[in-house]
Amino acid sequence: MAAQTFLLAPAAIFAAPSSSARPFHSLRLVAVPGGAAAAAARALVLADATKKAVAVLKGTSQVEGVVTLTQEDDGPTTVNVRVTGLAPGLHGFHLHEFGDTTNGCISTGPHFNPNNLTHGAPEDEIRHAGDLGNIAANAEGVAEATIVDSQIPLSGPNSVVGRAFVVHELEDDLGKGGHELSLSTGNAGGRLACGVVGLTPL
Ligand SMILES: [Cu+2]
Ligand SMILES: [Zn+2]
Repeated sequence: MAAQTFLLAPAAIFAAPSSSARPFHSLRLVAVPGGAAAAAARALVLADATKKAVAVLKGTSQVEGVVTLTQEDDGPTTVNVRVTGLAPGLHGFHLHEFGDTTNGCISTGPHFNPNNLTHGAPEDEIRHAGDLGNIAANAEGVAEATIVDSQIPLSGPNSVVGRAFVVHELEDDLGKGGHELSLSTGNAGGRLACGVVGLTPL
């Protein structure tokens, strides 16, 4: 739960300028363990760090893969993907909300969507944070990709650590397919494999 402490720090910093006008914000500041200044100092230390995470994708079929994530400071996250056992062609690739695989990939829930937007392409302004588009499998069924994205940080309020990657049966239509599922899932079909994002040594 250390991450929860860090989450409080930026909010406290941003709340500070208005705290004189709004006394309730002052109360929140003193409630930060160790004081706001200490929390801010720790947040700065964290912001300097390189963070690295990994997800191992498994499912009920032969599809499997490994996803590594690296983030420098507060920059974008670089995602390296290698998935094997796929049908050749495009496959939707997303970060889903929950790192829960008790009922297979279904229990990872919907696309990670902290801003409550509709489904889209990674380059769209209106998208789920978890919308990473498609990965392309070659004739051997191997998909390799490097994705750089600013909406899937490894720390802070929208951290994706503890959430899950899912690779889908079908192509993600990026919200533009006109299907009833286009604006929620990209109509990407079944979930072939999934894996929970966990921190890993640098
Ligand atoms: Cu998905
Ligand atoms: Zn989505």
